[in-house]
Amino acid sequence: MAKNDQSMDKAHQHLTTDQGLKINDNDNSLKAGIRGGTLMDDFHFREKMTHFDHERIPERVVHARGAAAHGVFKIYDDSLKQYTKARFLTDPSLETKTFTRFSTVVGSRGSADTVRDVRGFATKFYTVEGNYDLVGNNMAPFFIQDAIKFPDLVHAIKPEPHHEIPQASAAHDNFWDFVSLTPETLNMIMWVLSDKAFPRSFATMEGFGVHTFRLINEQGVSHFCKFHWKPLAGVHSITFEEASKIAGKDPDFNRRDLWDMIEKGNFPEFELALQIISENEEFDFDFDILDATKVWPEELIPLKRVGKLTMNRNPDNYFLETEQVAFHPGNLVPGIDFSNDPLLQGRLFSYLDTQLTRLGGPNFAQIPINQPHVPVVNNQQDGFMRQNNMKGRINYSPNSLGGGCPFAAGANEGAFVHHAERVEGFKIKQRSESFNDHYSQAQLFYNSMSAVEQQHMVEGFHFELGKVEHMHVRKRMVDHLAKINSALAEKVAKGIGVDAPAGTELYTISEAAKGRKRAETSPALRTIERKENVSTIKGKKVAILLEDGFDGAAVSALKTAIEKEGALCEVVSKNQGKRKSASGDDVKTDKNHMTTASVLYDAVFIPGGKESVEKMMKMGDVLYFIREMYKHCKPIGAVGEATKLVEACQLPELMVFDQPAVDKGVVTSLNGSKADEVVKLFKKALIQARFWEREKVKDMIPA
Ligand code: HDE
Repeated sequence: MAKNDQSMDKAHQHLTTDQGLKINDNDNSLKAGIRGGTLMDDFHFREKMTHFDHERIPERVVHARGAAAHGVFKIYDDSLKQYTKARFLTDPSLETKTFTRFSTVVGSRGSADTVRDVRGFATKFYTVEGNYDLVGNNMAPFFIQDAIKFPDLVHAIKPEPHHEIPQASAAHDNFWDFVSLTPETLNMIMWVLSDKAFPRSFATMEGFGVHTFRLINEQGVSHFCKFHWKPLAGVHSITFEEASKIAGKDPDFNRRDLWDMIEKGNFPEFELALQIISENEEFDFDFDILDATKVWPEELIPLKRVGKLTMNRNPDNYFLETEQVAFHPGNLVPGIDFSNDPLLQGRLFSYLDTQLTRLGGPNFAQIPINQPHVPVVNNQQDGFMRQNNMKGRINYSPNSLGGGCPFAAGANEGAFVHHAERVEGFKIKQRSESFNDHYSQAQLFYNSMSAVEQQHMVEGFHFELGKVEHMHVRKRMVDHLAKINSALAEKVAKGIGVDAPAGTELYTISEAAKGRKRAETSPALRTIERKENVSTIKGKKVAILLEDGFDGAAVSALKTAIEKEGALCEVVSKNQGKRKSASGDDVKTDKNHMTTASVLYDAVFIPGGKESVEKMMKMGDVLYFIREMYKHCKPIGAVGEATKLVEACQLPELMVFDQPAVDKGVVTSLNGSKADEVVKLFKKALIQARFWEREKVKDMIPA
């Protein structure tokens, strides 16, 4: 970041006013006598208070709540040269600095991280050719096809205007009224109702550029492409119940996780992947590639993984960087260009416009976080908050008094030249018929889910539609679902007290789409049971439940095995402070029973030790912790006497063992000398993450 007075080191400095005057008292205002009135002469008081009164800037109208990190991007090789001339995508010797901001969309700045929502995934690449912004989401399609519907969509989903309820939630009448009258939203609705709406962490969610873009090579040949981010830590989500509880226990769950991972050196990593098709293939598919409510199924158009983003530095200051960063899908570099997607086209207007209000004028590109890392040379000048103008008398072009400078560059000098797409047609307010299929990809999504995810979606609809008060809106939604999948419609109808629609036919594709390339199923759309998911424990968080008298060897065995791979252990006891192991060693407690909860961890490990276990047997919080962990299908490990604790939880249909063995992700061994083996099995369970077979007995586990 550029040097800035406000970020100067405060150590060994005297306090001053904004004018640089040293201050002798920062705790008392100037008064007429010790108990007298405050005086206008107190310029220090007035300056301090005036500044404070104006500290807030308008929050983003959408994506208000965010967290961000600096990073670097490197392309693996020059193989994209045949498609694009963008240097950061083709020169493997370049390391491009980045700033990535993740966000929820609907809630205001103070809302919780874990609400059901889309997540923004916006990356600014400070490239050698100027800034390139990839302003995407963690879901591949979008709600609407034409930008002109965006204000309606956002009004409908935001809190209702008469009472400003509900905050950060789609579960209300206005939203479902809009959705049920706007069937183009249905594919995206499937995504929003799925596990993808509850990412376990920012480091374990995918990113999508959403729109179709163009890649342009040196010869000016254009290909269509879609951008993806693939997390190297796999794709993981939490359940709706966990999300709701976490919103109370730690509303900063996702942003804290991002911050902590980076502080500990466990840098989140994402691969940039591209789907690329030639212009000749534009009409080969059963969807229109310009329609942003559609995905390009990976089974039809494979991904090419081309480079890696490593997020390796936390911001120095939230406001200066995360809040003031201004993304814009129109920030391009040579080699990338727009398609005619009408959603993208509308965004090209909106992002610049919104910064005028949010950042107070047209000079936001001079805020350090927004500055490109290459020189800016033009005749723009003045305006609110201008930091510098060009020196000298010449502020116009053409000029001869300044030798004609600055000159426009040619394409061979690195200038951006718009792709010369041939254009013809009538000016017309109408959608293409090729945008009319609103059901096929919603079917594709739902039918491609695992049984567990389908069940989560049904429960999601029970919550969302169950909160809708107008019965005709519920009914209209169920009618749409019946065109997508009749079993889904029936299950949803049952939970929300409306009749399952009789006689609604499943949607079938149009004659025009028949014979085009089409995916019948797309396992790549899943969140769980993804084949590439089970590889690493990096970033996972394990709770260790213990009290005085615990088995220290078991705790060391666990820590040694998993911390070196980037997982994190936290010791949880009734009270904070130090706990003593059976052999007299101290361990520091990270959290007490009040400051944490099982929903904040990926797994729990309980070492033996007679005294420790006997104490925990009498603690309701401990039993609850383990039962809740079981309910949410996460790994549990128990060694020696701790096996008895697991038994005391009366977990339905669970086997516990005398020697190290696993049942449904619960690793037990009454034999306490086998801690190493327990840890090995526990680590395996941690990689698998969830044991969904337990969901079958969910109703038997009160949590
Ligand atoms: Fe945005 N969007 N958006 N959006 N969007 C904004 O810009 C808008 C859309 C996305 O971390 C705003 O600076 C319109 C799609 C992200 O700062 C605003 C339309 C996608 C972020 C705006 C869309 C996005 C925004 C609010 C329909 C995924 C946060 C503040 C045409 C590809 C970036 C701001 C950050 C932010 C407008 C649709 C992603 C108002 C008009 C589709 C990640 O300009």
